[in-house]
Amino acid sequence: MITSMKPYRDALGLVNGQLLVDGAWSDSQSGETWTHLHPATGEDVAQFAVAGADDVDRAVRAARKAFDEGPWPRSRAKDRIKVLRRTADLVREHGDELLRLQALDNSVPLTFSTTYAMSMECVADIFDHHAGWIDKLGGETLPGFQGGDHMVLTLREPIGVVAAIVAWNAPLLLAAQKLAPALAAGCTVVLKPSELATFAVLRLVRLLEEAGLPEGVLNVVTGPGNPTGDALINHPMVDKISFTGSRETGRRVLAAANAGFKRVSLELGGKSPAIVFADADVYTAGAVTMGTVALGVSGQACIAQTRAIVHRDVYEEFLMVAMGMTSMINYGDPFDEETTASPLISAKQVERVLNYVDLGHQEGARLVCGGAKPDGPGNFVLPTIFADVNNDMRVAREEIFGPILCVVPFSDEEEAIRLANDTEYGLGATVYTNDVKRAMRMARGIRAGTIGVNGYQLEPHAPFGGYGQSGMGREGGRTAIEAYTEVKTVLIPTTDELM
Ligand code: TXE
Repeated sequence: MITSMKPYRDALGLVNGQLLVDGAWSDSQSGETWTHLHPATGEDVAQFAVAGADDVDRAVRAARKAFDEGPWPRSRAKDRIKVLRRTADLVREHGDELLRLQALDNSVPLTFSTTYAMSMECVADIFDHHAGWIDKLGGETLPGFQGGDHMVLTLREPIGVVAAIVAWNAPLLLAAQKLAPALAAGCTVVLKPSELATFAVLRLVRLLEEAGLPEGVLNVVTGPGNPTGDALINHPMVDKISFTGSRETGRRVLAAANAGFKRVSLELGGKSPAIVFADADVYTAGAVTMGTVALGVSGQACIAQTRAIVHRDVYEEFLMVAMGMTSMINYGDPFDEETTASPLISAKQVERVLNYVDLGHQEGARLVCGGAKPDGPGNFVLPTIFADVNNDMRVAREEIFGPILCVVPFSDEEEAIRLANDTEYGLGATVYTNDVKRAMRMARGIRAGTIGVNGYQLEPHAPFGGYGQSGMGREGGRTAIEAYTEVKTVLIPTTDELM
């Protein structure tokens, strides 16, 4: 039973959210605000400022000034390391508060934080990991290639002002994946959280302030894509846009970047396959795959394995296991330890998911379970499985962003790889088999950014990102922090001879 969210809000002392520009928290200049409605109860939780183009301009100019004239880009490695490591410590200290604020944002149940990728330990590890790169982010020296005797060396320098925009489903993780490398590299940032999950991110920003980040280095503009996001991606003083969200918005980001040749990194959607061979541990395959689709954020995750490609010999067994998992799904109050799954983020998302249920029927897929809203209030849809899906169906090709698993049969390895790669996306995949040679053949054959064997996990120090229309660039590891730098070559003669 879902009670009101207001006592949780009051216990956290949540107040209305403001903008952060040049070290000062303020309302928007227009005074416009957004009222956050809780996705499980529909009640208004609190408000936050809607930044207009004028507020965004102030924030970008503050980041520009902090980059061009301030201490951060020129700071010693040890000083930046200290701030990021302190941030990691503060995230661990305030982990419970951050998780409770996140539950007020998007209703992700507290129980889901036992999953590493949704834990505050993971968020803290991201800051620690990138702190570790700061004193290792160097260039190289090269021998002179032609002409007089001279030294050739390269420098890695911060790109400049970064516009960081994140989605609502894992707001703290997504914000950390951008803030940690950008700040570690010496950039300054204007951050825009999703209007559907703002409060936990605002608290994370205050922890960064407490950790000693100088004023103007990190600025925050809250509000929706229009007007706030649009103004940010189109601002001429932004050097790089780092975006996490839908493919459609990613296209708008690319178009805006093109105007000023802004650097861009994109973390977009996915339609990731779980490939289950006849020799697999089918119970694990069914339980883990259905878990990514129905537990926690109810399939509203880019890395959800929403296409199961299952060998015909174990097809019905897999369906039985996956269907059995639905009994573990317990909707309700995200603060209640019995709750294991969140509502969909909005009534609009419920309608979108139910439209895909209708489409699955029309396309001839076999409904195994779910396919409707449960009784009672709230934006919930029952965990749904469609069988006998062929990969040409729209339910197998389009990102639904809800608790719908499509199960496609296959007969041999060649067909499995063809089906896995028959998608516009390429974010991730999982291969279930006990044959390590086959696992490696599949890992090499599948065009996706992360391949899990007999399971799937987020590793903060490893590159994460997509092939195809799942994105551009990677988050995590050396590639992530280098994406916030430019490389400069310097030539120094060692004689008076002209080069
Ligand atoms: O996306 P939206 P959502 C993807 C996931 C799904 C999507 C869901 O696969 O496709 O995110 O998140 C801002 N100019 N990932 O619904 O609507 C908006 O305010 C500038 C992938 O939030 O695109 C929000 O802050 N900004 C990911 C952000 O864009 C604009 C992991 C995203 O909103 C804008 C998690 C505009 N015109 C989710 N319009 C991964 N691959 O790691 C909107 N926004």
